[in-house]
Amino acid sequence: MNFDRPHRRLNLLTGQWVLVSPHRARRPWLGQVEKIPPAKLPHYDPTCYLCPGNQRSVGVMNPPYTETFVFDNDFAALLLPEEGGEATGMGSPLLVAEEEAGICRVICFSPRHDLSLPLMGPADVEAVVRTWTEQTVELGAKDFVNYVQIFENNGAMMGASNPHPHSQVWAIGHIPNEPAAELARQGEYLREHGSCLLCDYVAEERKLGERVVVENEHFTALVPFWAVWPFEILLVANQHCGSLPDLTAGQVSGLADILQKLTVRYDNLFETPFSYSMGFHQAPTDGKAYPGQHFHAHYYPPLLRSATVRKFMVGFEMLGMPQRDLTPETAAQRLREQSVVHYKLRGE
Ligand code: H2U
Ligand code: ZN
Repeated sequence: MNFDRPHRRLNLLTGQWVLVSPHRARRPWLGQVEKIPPAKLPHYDPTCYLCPGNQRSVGVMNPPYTETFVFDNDFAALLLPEEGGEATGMGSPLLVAEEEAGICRVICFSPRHDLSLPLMGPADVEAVVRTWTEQTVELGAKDFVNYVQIFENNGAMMGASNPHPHSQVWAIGHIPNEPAAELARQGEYLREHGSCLLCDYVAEERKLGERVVVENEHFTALVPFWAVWPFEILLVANQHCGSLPDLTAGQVSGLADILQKLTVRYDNLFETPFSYSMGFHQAPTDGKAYPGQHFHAHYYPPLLRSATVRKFMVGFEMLGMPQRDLTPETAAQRLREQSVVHYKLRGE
C-alpha cells in the first residue's frame, strides 16, 4: 500500500472512513485568515464573567473561589425533567422526537484568568481532573442522567465565549451520537475478538511508535491512524478502565501529566494558544455494564498550517466524507519534535 497516493482509512471507533490525500498538502492558500489571540492576558479581568468575585451576565455573583469552581450554566441547553410530564407522539412515524432532560454546568479550572492548562502546575491540573471526576459521580448518580459528557472548547476559533480557562459538563438522559457509535463498535469488537478494541489499538501504536506524540506509564497521546483534523489526538488509558471514577491515584496523576505535556506541544507548534474542542468518552451511567468501553479523550483542533490558517470541513467533507492532506504520521512527528518547555516560559 503506497501511503503517498490517495487512500482511505477506517476509523475503528465509529466505522467511518476518512480520505487521505498526502500529495495535496502543498496547495496554496488565499482564503480566510484567523485572528491571533492576545499574547498576554491579565491575572484578573474585572469584565470577565468567570473570574472570582465578578458578576455573571444573569446577575449572579461568583464566590471568591481559590481552586476550581463549578456552577450551573445560566443558559443551559438541557433542563431538569418536567414534573408529571407526559411523552406525547407527533402523530406521524415520519416525525420522530423524544424528550431530553439533563443538567449543564461550567467548570472553571482556576481563579486565574490567564492560566491555561499547559501553564498550570501539576497539582492544579490534578485538581481539575478530580473536579471532572466528582462531577461524573454526582451527576451520573441522578436517575434521569444516563451519560456524562465533559468537554472543553478552547479558543475563540472553536466557539469558546471567554478566554478564562474553563470546561463544561452536560449530563444527559440519552447517550449522545458520538459515544453511542463508539460504544457499539467497542462492544462488537469485544464480542468478535474477546479483547478490548482500545487496549489492542494502544498496544499496537505503542509498539509502532510513529503516531505516538507523548506517553507516560498510564496514558498515551497519539494521532490516530484515522485522524480527520490535521493535529487530532486520541488520548488513551494504557490499562483498561471505563470512566474517570475508575482511575487509580496513579492514573489521575498520569492523566494530569499527559494533559499538560500534550497541550504544551500544541501551543508550541505554531507558538500560539492552540484552539481545540476536546472531551472525554466514558461509560454511560445507566446502570448497564459496558465491558468494551475504554476510557479515552479526543482532541479536535482546526489549525492546519500556521496560527492563522485553519482547516474547513466543507464541500466534499459535508457531502461525501472527511478528507485530509497532511498524513497522521507527519502530524505526530511534528508534535513530537516540539519543545517540552512552553514558548511563553522560555528564558524564564
Ligand atoms: P464556552 O466558552 O465553551 O461556550 O462556555 C461558556 C459557557 O458559560 C456557555 O455555555 C455559560 C454559557 O452558556 N455562561 C454562563 O453560564 N453564565 C454567564 O454569565 C456567561 C456564560
Ligand atoms: Zn476571568
